[in-house]
Amino acid sequence: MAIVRKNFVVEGMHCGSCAVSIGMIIKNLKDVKSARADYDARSAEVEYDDAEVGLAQMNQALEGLGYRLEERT
Ligand SMILES: [Cu+2]
Repeated sequence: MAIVRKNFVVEGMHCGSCAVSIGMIIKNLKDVKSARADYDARSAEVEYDDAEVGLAQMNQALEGLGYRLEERT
């Protein structure tokens, strides 16, 4: 059990409601504590248990909607 807070780059948002949807979808995943996307910053801040859930599951949930999170390099 290791709760981490991470900021990801978000691809595919067109407006503020995209950011709201992304936040809700990510937050609904098991072992995600909080998720908030920011349209202006093209980013998402996610707090999650990285032993249980990760970028792959988040992107799987977003895939059908045309959004994608990417690790900051
Ligand atoms: Cu939108």
